[in-house]
Amino acid sequence: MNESHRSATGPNFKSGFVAILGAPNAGKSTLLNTVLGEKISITSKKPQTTRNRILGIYNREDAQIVFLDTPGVHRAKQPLNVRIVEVALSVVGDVDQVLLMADVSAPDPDAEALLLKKLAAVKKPIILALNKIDRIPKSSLLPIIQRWTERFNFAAIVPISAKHRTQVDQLLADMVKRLPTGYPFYGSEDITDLPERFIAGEMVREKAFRLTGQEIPYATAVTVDAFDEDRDGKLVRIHATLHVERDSQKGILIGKGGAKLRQIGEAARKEIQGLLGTKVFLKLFVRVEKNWSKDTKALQRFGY
Ligand SMILES: Nc1nc2c(ncn2[C@@H]2O[C@H](COP(=O)(O)OP(=O)(O)OP(=O)(O)O)[C@@H](O)[C@H]2O)c(=O)[nH]1
Ligand SMILES: [Mg+2]
Repeated sequence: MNESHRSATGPNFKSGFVAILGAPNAGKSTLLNTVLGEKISITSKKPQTTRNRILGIYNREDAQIVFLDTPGVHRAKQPLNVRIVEVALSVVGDVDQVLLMADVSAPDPDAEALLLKKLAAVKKPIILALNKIDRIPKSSLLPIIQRWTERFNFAAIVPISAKHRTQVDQLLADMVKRLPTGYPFYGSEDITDLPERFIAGEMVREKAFRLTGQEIPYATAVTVDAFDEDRDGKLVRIHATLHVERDSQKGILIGKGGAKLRQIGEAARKEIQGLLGTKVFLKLFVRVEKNWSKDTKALQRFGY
């Protein structure tokens, strides 16, 4: 343990790992970004946005929570989805506490039942965040809390709006209370262990996810092929490739006269500039990699 981490803490300092689990689209990544005050995990209104374990570090005077944002859990059949659900559930063994998230405005009974079954044997505090309360009338909240109380023995249940930061501090207080005392795992300035290069690729994937419809988001993987800082550190040049499964998808992603790809590139570039605090030159390529989402070797190559 780094000495500088030690000196910042007293005997009552709380620290630990927390997995954020839930059905696709529950708002897990939105909550992580809200808590960190910075966007490190991509979000969208389409389910199955997150595909990897995303680590985010929440620091304050008396505590450090290391969050593991995970892909939405659902009954998966496709190889890519089976893989990402495995990733989500595998983190439970590595954490001190589980934060289960459910969307009160659009429940997912199948995924929720699957999650509760998986969590039944877990001997760690499990906190339930009932998210998106901004989307339902106040009067319907109490019966929802009642139903969840009857279903599972949660350490705490906190209604929140991750998007509007409603009751998020209350949720954090409930989590910190149940964390072990101990030294922080990361420096107090760190917010993630993810390389900027990876997050930049995710930003590109998010824009492709958000700016295209139907099958394109799910058929797209992104690799960052070059990430070079200019000598004076004022400009970062990035080359990224969007991999799709079919020629027709490539056509949609590129758009008429390249318009769609330009739109994706421009939106991603702005976001990456915000992340890096430098100017960014972003060049995008599109490649057809036949049926990559069903090919174990390709999945590995794309980081899944
Ligand atoms: N109204 C409202 N929308 C929310 C709230 N939290 C998240 N959302 C929206 O819900 C959608 C899904 O959010 P994400 O954070 O991507 O959900 P996720 O659980 O990470 O989804 P996966 O990664 O696909 O499992 C996005 O459009 C968010 O803006 C909330 O508190 N209120
Ligand atoms: Mg997510």
